[in-house]
Amino acid sequence: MKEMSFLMLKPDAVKRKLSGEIISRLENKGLKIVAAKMLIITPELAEKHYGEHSEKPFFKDLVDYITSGPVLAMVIEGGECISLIRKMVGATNPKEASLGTIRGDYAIDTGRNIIHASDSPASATREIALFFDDSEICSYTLPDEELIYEEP
Ligand code: D4T
Repeated sequence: MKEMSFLMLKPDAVKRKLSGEIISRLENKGLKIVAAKMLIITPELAEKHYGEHSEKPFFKDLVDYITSGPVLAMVIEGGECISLIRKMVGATNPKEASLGTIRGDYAIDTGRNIIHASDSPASATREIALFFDDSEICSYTLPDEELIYEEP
């Protein structure tokens, strides 16, 4: 089943010039970018995005980190892509993330874990709406979709 997930390259990924590498992994997997924008997140938006962590001891550091520079926010579409992208991203603590995952290959500290991806369909819906208008999401077909999917 085709799904949309929200994915965000955090300021450390952008400043470390890892955006191309990470986008290539998504494209090579067969996933489709249907929306993308670079922005500097305001503290208000960061607090909404990470609202579930507002009582956690790391909340202030998390907001400071995510607002510290530009992020590349994206909507990705693909078959069951919410759980798939979480697997590609790897564990929250990069030291525990398997090698071969994005965090496992490119990050070391939890507070600099370079990428965010929605963890459930409900989070994906909420996060996409926080960052994108419906009009910013592009509907199109990749020329090789029949090589990637058994069913259209
Ligand atoms: P995000 O939401 O950024 O994709 O990360 P995860 O989904 O993998 O993990 P999370 O929601 O539990 O944590 C959100 C964010 O907080 C940072 N963090 C987390 C931290 O700085 N210290 C901590 O102890 C934890 C658990 C990292 C990711």
